[in-house]
Amino acid sequence: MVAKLTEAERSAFFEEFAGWEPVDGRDAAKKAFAFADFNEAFGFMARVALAAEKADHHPEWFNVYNRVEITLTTHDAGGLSKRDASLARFIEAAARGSRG
Ligand code: HBI
Repeated sequence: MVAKLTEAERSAFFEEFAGWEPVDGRDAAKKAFAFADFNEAFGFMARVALAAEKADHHPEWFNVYNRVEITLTTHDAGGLSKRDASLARFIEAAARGSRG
């Protein structure tokens, strides 16, 4: 069983990952991404999906055309865990790649 982040680790999460915000009423983090078009957004989602499946840790997300809204939390832990930090790190790198 994976552990929830401590308060100090949770603060470090939101310091490390620019643009990620706490979700009201949940121990979770969210960020909205915007890409040039659907092709860029879906390419980004495909890269994240493959990494998520490999890690057996999956995002909650919503896509409309060029926008992708992502929420990260660890259901098995009941809140943010190190798995969310790893996935956020991958997502940030993938988003940078997709924007060129
Ligand atoms: N994804 N975000 C997230 N949180 C989980 O706890 C989780 C997951 N993907 C798969 C997974 N857990 C498995 O370990 C099983 O609980 C299905």
